[in-house]
Amino acid sequence: MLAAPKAAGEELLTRLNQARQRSDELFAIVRPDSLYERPIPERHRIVFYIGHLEAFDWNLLCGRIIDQTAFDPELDHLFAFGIDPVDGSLPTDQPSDWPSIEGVRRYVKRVRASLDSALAKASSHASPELYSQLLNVGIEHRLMHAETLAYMLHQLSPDRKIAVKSELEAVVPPVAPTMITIPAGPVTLGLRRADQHLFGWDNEYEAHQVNVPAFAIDKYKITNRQFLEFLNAGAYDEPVLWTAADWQWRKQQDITCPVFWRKAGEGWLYRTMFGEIPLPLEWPVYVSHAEASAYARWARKSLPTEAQWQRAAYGGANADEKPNTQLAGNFDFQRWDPVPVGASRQSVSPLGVSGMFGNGWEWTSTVFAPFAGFEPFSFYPGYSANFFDGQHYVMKGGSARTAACMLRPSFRNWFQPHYQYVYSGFRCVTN
Ligand code: AVJ
Repeated sequence: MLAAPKAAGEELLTRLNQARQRSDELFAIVRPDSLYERPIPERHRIVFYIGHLEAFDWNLLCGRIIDQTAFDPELDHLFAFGIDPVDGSLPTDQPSDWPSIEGVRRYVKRVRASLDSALAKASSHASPELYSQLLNVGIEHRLMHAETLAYMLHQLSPDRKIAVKSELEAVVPPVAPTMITIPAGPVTLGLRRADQHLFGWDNEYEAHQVNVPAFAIDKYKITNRQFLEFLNAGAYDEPVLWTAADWQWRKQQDITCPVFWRKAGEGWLYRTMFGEIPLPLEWPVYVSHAEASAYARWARKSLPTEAQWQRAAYGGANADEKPNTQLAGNFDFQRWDPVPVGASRQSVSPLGVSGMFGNGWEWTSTVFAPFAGFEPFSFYPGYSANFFDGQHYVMKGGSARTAACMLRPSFRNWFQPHYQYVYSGFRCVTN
């Protein structure tokens, strides 16, 4: 039985290297003269994240599964923490406050080399459970940044980027919006601690069953076409459609359309990763939670709860808890932008709901909070707990830039309701 942990260790190192390739590819779309830009005012400059991914791995693994202390305490600390974009004051640092790009790249190279040689030895003496858990944390942390950095680079002007071609998308006829009835029944949320061979973040535990009353849900995600009707109905100027906090945000920030849209004369343009195109009416709309909620109110519907979303995705005769092995859809970095909601290569859930995996996360009405039995990771206590503040909502599904491993049923994503930059849309329910 000695062979098993070693093979598992090798697989993890392969996955770590693949994740590094993903993040390297992402930074490579930025023109070298633009690496000190700050595309989103509330976040760090791009250069921070180049150092952050390595500093995170180093700070996580050092002293836990590898016996080595810091070799560059200053940079390990400088690149340790990101920032959560909540309403408030903006960072004011200047490009000259950061080390040179050559210095940062040297740090990345040195961290990778030291980690790799230490990890090769660690796999033989560290506890296999801890080894696997910590490497999964490093890998998924990096893959999550590969996605959230894509949101950030999406806001960088196309003339500061080097375009990467995506496969052409098949032309499909528009689909007619319709709703699917979901019968009352049970669904499982979360991961069982007993399933030790599966990796989950702290917020995925403990597993529990929820009985969900019958409801109906949109078969497809809400499209740009549908959202345009809402906008054209004057909904951005109709306070009754917004909560008090959402309306205040909408007024203060002068939000008048989704951040991915731009008014051009009488029509609308859409900002894809590498340039503007006429508004693609059949693509899912990407909006903040505030805009999604206002749409749902306008349609006299609601956003689904986390349990409703889970039941629509996994419920059905004997289908509860079916693992995601055969998923098809627009995820795992195949493309930079969405495809039409009616595109053929997408999974349909056992109960008939289309495209719940990839092509855009989906907002729920559930405030991000711990499940009963939650325990923070001792080595990363703030990963989830810092966001159990009533100011974040659960998102489920995944986007074109979500790694396949995070499409597992128990994965929970979250953002605050006024963050417009996420690749997240929604669908509505009636109860
Ligand atoms: C789980 C995507 C909400 O980006 O804020 C990355 C992931 N946490 N580094 C975020 C995360 C720390 C997190 N999300």
